[in-house]
Amino acid sequence: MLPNIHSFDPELYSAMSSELDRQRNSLELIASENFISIRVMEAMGSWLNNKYSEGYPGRRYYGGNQYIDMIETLAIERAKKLFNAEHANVQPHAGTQANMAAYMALLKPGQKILSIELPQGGHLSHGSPVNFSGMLYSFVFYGLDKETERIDPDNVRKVAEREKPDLILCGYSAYPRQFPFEEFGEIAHELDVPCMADVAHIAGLIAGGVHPNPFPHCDVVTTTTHKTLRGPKGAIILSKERYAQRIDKAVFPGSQGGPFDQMIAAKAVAFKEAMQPSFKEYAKQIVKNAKALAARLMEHGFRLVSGGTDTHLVLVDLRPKHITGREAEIILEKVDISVNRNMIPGDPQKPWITSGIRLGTPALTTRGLKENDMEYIADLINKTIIHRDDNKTLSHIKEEVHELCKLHPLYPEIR
Ligand code: DSN
Repeated sequence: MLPNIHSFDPELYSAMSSELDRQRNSLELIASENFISIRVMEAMGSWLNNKYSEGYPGRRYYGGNQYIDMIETLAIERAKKLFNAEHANVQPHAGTQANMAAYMALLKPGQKILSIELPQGGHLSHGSPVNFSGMLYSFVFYGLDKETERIDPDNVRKVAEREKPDLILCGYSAYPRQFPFEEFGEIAHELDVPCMADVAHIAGLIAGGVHPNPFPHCDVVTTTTHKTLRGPKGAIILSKERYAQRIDKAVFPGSQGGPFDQMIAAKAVAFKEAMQPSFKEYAKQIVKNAKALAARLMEHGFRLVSGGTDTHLVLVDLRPKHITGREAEIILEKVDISVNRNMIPGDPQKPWITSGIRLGTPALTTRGLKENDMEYIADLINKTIIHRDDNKTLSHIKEEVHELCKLHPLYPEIR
């Protein structure tokens, strides 16, 4: 209950309240979403919003920043410790802004970046022609190995030696396997160029010790803070000390104005949460859950890109089930299972349609679901797709979804 919004703005409150009900009563399998703690929410909705603090701790362009300095310093020190980084900038507003600042710090417009394309598991900000990255920099791409659907470092090395990029980027938003930081670091350093990683999807797995750390292999690392890391919407840039000044200048004044101090405080809370022993258990459970989901989906005849997962994420090729990604997303939403359609490598469909869906376990793991629940959810997904034209079966499945949600209440402290 938000009593003040409720009484002042019932129209807005009604939509906010319905969204909470939707989150409570659906199985959230969007790989990039999670449920923040009430502590993180408290910091986000606080009076820190009121302050302007362009600059960095101890070097601000406005007065009255003595407490904001303490808050930002806490966030910086925690981020450095969590990821074993020499430097942290906690001001980026979002992942794409973090990548923009990182490119600005490392390159001049027009210089060359080696990356992977969006349909192969990359991200818009990794060189898509409709994004600033593809407009301002010259991107060259390596692809996944066609057989294994995994990254082949020997092929990456070949492309790198041929193309001579000025920066090598290791980052993905739909790659279910371990990120090859060590191999990318070696290739970049052989060419004497920096290696950058975008770990937005797996930051919580790194913090929880179930995925290798990009340091010391990579020089600059960007991540959002709201996916597996379970913090507020936002991002950070971590780097080796020798890039620190360039990164800070590229964030402010290079690409952002005043930092969002309430969000920096919320990041600090989330980093402290991620340092607790319980977060290690959480990260382990995310991966166990994803593996259980993957195994049961394969038993049901779904084809998984790369044949499984090492992370929180499963990329499903729906072609053996004769349904597109868009159709599957819509039909699963009807039974309150939330997923997103996603291109698969070599997808014959357009991005609006796709042949795949991407599933992830971070949000449901936060709600306390375990491997047996994931197997049950895989059964429900299969049943939904098989019986997609049978409304009676679909409404029965929806009831089963609601039963499972009730067993794992979301935000019981919010009435
Ligand atoms: N929207 C995020 C994702 O779903 O992966 C990336 O920006």
